[in-house]
Amino acid sequence: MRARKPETLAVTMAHRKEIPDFLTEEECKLIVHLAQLKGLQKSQILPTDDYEEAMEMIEISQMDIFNLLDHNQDGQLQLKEVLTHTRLGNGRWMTPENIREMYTAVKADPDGNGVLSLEEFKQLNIRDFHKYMGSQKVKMSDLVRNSQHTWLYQGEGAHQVMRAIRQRSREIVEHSEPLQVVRYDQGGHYHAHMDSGPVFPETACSHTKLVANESAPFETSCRYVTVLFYLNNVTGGGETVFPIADNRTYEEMSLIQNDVDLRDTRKNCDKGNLRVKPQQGTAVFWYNYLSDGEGWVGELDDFALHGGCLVTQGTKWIANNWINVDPNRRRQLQFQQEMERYAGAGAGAGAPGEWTVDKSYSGVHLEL
Ligand SMILES: [Ca+2]
Ligand SMILES: [Ca+2]
Repeated sequence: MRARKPETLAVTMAHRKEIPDFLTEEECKLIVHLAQLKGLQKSQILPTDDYEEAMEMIEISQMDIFNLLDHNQDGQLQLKEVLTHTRLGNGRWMTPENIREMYTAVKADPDGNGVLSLEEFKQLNIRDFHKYMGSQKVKMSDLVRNSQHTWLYQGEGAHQVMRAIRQRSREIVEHSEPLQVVRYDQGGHYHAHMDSGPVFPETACSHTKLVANESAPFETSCRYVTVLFYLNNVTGGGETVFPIADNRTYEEMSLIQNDVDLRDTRKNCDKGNLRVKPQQGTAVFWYNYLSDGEGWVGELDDFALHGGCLVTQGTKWIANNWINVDPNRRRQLQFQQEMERYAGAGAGAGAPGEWTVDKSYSGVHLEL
């Protein structure tokens, strides 16, 4: 359990903001129109039949899996320990009921006490488990994410409105990902997740990977800030939920209590700490990382966990701008210099500025 320092609490609460009328109705409509012209694709596809094969390729012993899952190290696998590892579901969102059905199907829990002892786990043929998962009929609504999206370029040559939106939060967004436009139809959702992956020494950020010439085995999107725009008013549901916003402490396992999984945005949005109702033109922004106390990006802020609640009626359109910053300062600066060199080569651009988190903070507050 990680206790939250008082100043950090204050920072996080102050650093999540809602700005009404950030976009005009016309701008919202135009973004939706451009996204439709470009065409949207499913944000997540149904699991493929390769699942069994792929899982068999993974060389990890049954004992290692058990230890990995046994979060509280009591030699038993509680339901929530199994649920926390969503990857087990192969893209499918696993509910407590799903896990129980699976236990029954593969006879994983012969004594029927709801937890798997090491002995029970050892008896289990992991292959049966994969076979069972592979045989499950999966619908879009069973996935972690049920939406469609596209990416809209915002740089030189883009529609003037697209460039203007980027200008409104200038420099910081300059070299970040394009605008992601997402459509949730009725029945759509996105279970609670982090926009940015945890950064370990062996992880590289997607945006700096090339420039820094890193050959790291893992890659993640390093999204320091998320700016989410609501492009329409949703008839029913579709709120953005922050299940544990402003809790005093964070405990991964407390997200699942008595069969209530707070990350489940189809079932439990009403139990989340903070829900933001879509309002056309409103921008919401938050930080996905804490400060390292030295003016740079520190650890991932677990409290930034958020999701898109079930759309019960109508369609929901949103857009995301992410501000990419590498928690590794050297790599970020290298990336910035390279980008400025590119820009400079093109148009004799302005002086390369010192690029620090402090500057981006002040930029965000001024511009948004
Ligand atoms: Ca345990
Ligand atoms: Ca048992």
